[in-house]
Amino acid sequence: MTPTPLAPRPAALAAAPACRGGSGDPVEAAGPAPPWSWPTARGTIALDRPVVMGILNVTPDSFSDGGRWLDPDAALAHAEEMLADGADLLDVGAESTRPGRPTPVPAEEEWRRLGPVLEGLVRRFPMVPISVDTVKAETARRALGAGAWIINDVTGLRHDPAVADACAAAGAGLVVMHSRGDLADLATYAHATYGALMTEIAEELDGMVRTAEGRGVAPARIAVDPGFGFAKRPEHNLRLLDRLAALRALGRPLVVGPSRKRFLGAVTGREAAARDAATAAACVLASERGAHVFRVHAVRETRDALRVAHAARTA
Ligand code: HH2
Repeated sequence: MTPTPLAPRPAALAAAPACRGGSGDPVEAAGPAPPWSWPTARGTIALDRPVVMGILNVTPDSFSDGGRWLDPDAALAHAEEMLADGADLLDVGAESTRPGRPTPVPAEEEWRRLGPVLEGLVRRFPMVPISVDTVKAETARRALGAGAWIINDVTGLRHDPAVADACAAAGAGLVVMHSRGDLADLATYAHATYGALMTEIAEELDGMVRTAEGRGVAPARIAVDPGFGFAKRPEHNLRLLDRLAALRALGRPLVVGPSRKRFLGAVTGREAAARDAATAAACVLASERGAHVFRVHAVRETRDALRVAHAARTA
């Protein structure tokens, strides 16, 4: 598929296209907006239907599944299960963002966890797009050399802008995620102070995109993620979800990762591992508001929910 030219940079980021509105219908479900494809290091990912990104945490301490997939054989078996459940793309991470964990994980340790799993994935599933969740240029370079398609940076290049250089050199896809603060307090409320929530998130994401472009990453390869749970209180996450359509104005592939996060626990009263139905609901709402890629732990539930949303939109 030929990549669609990107929309011009928005003049008014704050102007949110209506997801609800004047037609008399209670909800105008818009669904994904252009672009319709996302070129990455090893191929182009179609965005004309929801793309499910299965999470593979090879960490001892992730907030909902730490320690479960540290062993490479267990990780590969879990990857296979997520693919069978309908994952389109796998996101492999070896450093947790959970508040209170030791930080940062040294690059050598990160690669010791990541390398064997990544190599196994590329060997066993050569056609499956792999994204690597890292904030370090050295890890990004090694991962892209080993066959990753995309780098997913939860600091949006703030920790190590040279991540963009690695992506530019490899022609990789790059996710810049909205967050504030440093590695120790990214996922806390230390910087969760907002005036105009959506305008601030959009402007900060736009700054991250400009950094990436300034270091040579092709505009079409850069996706944005508003960072559910990062420097956001439960009420911020809920407002972000409701008003997500404002981020369509950035004209980028839109990734969301609400999976099992605390704000879903605040609404449902459930522990992290019991938030998959809530995650699927959040993903459907995000899909109606224009998100393209959904980063989740439990692929099957969200895949089915997004299939229904897509089928209803295209019926
Ligand atoms: N959330 C987490 C990690 N990486 N990447 C993107 N693009 N978007 C997200 O929302 C996002 C992310 C945190 O979730 P998880 O990986 O399950 O937890 P941990 O950081 O504890 O490993």
